[in-house]
Amino acid sequence: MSRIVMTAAAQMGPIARTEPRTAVVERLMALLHQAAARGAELVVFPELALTTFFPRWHLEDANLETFFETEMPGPETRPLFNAAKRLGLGFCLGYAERVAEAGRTRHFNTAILVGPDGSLLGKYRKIHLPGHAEPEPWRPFQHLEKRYFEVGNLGFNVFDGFGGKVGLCICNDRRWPETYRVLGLKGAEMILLGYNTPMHYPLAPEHDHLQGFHNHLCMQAGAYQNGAWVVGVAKAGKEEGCDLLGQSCIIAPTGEIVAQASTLGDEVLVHACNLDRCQEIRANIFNFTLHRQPQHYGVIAEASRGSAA
Ligand code: ING
Repeated sequence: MSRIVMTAAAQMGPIARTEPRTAVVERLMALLHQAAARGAELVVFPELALTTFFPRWHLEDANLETFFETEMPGPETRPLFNAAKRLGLGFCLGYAERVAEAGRTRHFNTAILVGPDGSLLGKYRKIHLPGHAEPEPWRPFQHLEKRYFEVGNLGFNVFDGFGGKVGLCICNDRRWPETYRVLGLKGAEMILLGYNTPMHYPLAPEHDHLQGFHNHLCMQAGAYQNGAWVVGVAKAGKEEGCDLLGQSCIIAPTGEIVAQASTLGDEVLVHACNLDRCQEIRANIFNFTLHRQPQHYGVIAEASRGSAA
């Protein structure tokens, strides 16, 4: 009996800066219902799915804090959890987390994995934070993730759920091969991630036309090289004047894209992900036990030596 996970990628269109969380939660619940109607049991939402992508602005203190969640679920997000439980759906949700830990207030770009019974199966805090820490006025928009979030302190982990092993990462993490390999070595059969990716990359505008190619390239490679399903879900469209990439997709362990969004709005893709297919890769071409030679890989885990970057 194959281990099939009916998986939905729930892409979101733009979220306006002034859009109340209650309105956003209504959209998320509509996507949940669409996914349930199509037989899904797991729904993956984007990174920072409750608010507009606020790192595009230089915000100070009180203004900034309004974009963070201090409870999950809290009063405004509990309806989403209740709807999912009622529908028997598990989900992955990205949000900005403010938490008191080790005697201080900390801020993370976070994703959680919730089971169909509403239980918290896992949490991940984004490790690869792109952008910059100080405002850079020359940019058409800021990318202040390094200012607003700490580097995640939970590591890359795999969680038992949906009949298999599920790994989480977020956005820029998907560009780094280490993300997939660590999760692959920990046995991930599915890797779930959300992203907010501007089409314009101010440091290399000559690559703007390649955003879609790079998006799929890194996720397809990650899937194939680790024999895992990869579900990448966009916050897409023109959000507060900034064009965000869509192209949400579900990728098989072979690296093939088996489902892809065709709009820049709220859109649900569903695919029957057969977790047993991971073995086609993991038992053969990327049989880590047989073929890896970690005695030659040490430099990968060392701190970066002096380089241009
Ligand atoms: N966004 C972008 C991402 O990694 C980026 C940052 C955009 C990097 C374009 C390179 C090119 O998809 C987030 N939120 O990480």
